[in-house]
Amino acid sequence: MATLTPNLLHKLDAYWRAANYLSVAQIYLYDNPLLKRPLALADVKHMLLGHWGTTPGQNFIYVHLNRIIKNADLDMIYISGPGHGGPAVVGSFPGGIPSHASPECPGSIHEGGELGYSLSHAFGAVFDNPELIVACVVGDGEAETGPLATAWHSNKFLDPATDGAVLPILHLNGYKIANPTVFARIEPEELEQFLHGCGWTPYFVEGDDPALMHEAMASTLDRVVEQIRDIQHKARVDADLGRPRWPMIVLKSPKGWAPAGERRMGANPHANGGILLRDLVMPEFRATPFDMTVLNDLDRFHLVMDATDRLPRTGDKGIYLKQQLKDKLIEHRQYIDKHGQEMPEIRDWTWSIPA
Ligand SMILES: Cc1ncc(C[n+]2csc(CCOP(=O)(O)OP(=O)(O)O)c2C)c(N)n1
Ligand SMILES: [Mg+2]
Repeated sequence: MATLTPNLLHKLDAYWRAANYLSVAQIYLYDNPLLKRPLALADVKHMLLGHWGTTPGQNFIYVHLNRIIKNADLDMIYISGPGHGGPAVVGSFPGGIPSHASPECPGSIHEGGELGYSLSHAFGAVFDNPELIVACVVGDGEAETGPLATAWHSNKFLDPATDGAVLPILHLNGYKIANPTVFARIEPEELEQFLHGCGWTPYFVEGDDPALMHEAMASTLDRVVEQIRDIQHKARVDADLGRPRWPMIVLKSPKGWAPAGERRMGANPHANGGILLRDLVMPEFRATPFDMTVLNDLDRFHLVMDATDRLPRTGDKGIYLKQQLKDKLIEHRQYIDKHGQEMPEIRDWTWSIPA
């Protein structure tokens, strides 16, 4: 039987999408996140704050933890290890904050700017704190740091009778920024053996279809929380002194996980499947809107060039067209440098409405 009713699944998904929306606003905008008035260049941050790539996965985890906290009446905190996951956690926190969860963020005990310490901080929080569960998101890139690689062993120091529990959630999104991670490249079986060898029972939640993923995450969380409670019951009530094998989750979801329509925003058009993320280039000075799209290869000239590349048999005409477009981009650069504004043909361009 499904863990989620259709109504709850809809609500979880709506919460997730709203949090993703706010996170995007947090990354890109100073103001006007609900677009109540037309977006102006002054609304856009000069420097992006945080990364979109890690955000949908972390928001997904967050909404599901909320469900299990309510359902099982848990005393739980969330630690965010992966780099630049700030927008996911503080999507709507006002005022100035860095790109990672930082000391200024209310309730934060983990400074996420230097990768590698999430698991140690998670264990530190639960020692002598028997009712607490720390859900600790570990980035697959973060997992390659020395501190994190050794921290898997902290489970050996956990007393199920007198300490709380740590639930690591390894976020296998495949990349550290845009570079492949070791854990995402080895065989799944090898990863499972590695984690098993470190004393954990890993549960895999894997996919990209939100409806299936919601159900998989919800049922897995139910299962691991039940297992944590079983372990604690054995130690606390049955006085079982054996060393338990604690559960953990491996969440395998695409980096920059988003419905196809939203992908173009941050996706590398040259990557297969358009999933590989890259940073957007934001000039330090205030550029023109069109120049910002040019700086990110997202302008209409690049669009036509990309389309031409994909059309078979354009031959010399295609080559000639692309040269014209490249010349246009040079002309644009020179014009912007000289005049600080768009070329007249861009500035004065309007939709032409056929009579
Ligand atoms: C010790 C350390 N080394 C390098 C960096 C730079 N850095 C910031 S984010 C990042 C990649 C993080 O990848 P991952 O943990 O997989 O997080 P994701 O963004 O994929 O969720 C790196 C290398 C850092 N913050 N700390
Ligand atoms: Mg990663």
